[in-house]
Amino acid sequence: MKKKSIACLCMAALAICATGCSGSGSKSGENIVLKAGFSTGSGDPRVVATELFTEEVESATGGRITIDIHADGELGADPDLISGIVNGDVDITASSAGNFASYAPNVGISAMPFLFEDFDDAWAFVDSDTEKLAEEELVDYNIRVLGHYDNGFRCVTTSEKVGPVESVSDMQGLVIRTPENQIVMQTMLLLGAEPKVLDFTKLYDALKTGEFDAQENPIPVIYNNKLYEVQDNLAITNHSYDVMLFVIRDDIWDSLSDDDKEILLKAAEKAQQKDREMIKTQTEDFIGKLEEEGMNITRPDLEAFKEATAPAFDYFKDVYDPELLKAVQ
Ligand code: EAX
Repeated sequence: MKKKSIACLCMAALAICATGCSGSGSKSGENIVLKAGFSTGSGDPRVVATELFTEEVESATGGRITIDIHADGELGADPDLISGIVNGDVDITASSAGNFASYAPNVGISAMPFLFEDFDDAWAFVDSDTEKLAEEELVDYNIRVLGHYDNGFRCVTTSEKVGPVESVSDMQGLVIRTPENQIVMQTMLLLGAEPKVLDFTKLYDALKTGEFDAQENPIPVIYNNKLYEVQDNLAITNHSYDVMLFVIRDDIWDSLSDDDKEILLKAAEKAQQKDREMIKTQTEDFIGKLEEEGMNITRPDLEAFKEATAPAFDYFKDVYDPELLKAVQ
């Protein structure tokens, strides 16, 4: 096991002893309080799905295992939440797979541009052994995947100042906010835009002040986090599929009895299903709602976008496992 992960595990073990609250001794049937953190608002499907997870776990364990949900970036932005899992400060979170790539490069490959036709296509890959294999690398960093939430297909929004995106040429020189995700950033570069990283928790204000002309996120995130108040145009580009990993600290997972592990996996499966249903429905229904909120919707011809971003596979050929790259192409 790598030096870094031994250090992480020691820190996590120390954290358990220090807090004494979450995890240790489930095998002994002690009560456990798990701290779950999310960067988005309480209405966001990942939070709603985790509320279902919480209900399922609390009822199945007779209240012996409970979960405190902290939304709206209360425990930090996505990078903080993930490092919180690694060092034991946060027990549960869900974040875009690409945000975990700094720990295990192969997770996040599902974000390659225009990889999937639709949700069913994407879910078939995400539920495959290929994805499971990539995610096993995360255990070395104290990150255990319980299930897959969905963020949806990412689309571009722009301000009134720069106007709508009707074609690839409208992406030229666009100062666009992205998460810390190599694939999304390279996709924007290949489209001629200027990607800049900013935590999601600071995005609304940065768009409001005009620090950025544009951003890209799935339709449910745009609506649920009121980005329509600070962006005027939505281009339905669906340029990258965004799976989220629903994770728990592996040291806590290890401390659970087999029965408790079974209970958490069953609850995670229900939560995953709930999240997927919400995201699929919201992706269809919220376009109309965003139009009602005054957004100008464009549907650019995506063939030109696919052509412009196809070099991404060559660009990342030394980053991803060749078998994995072949498997997704
Ligand atoms: O937590 O940072 C982002 O744009 C991601 O879509 C994230 O899901 C928001």
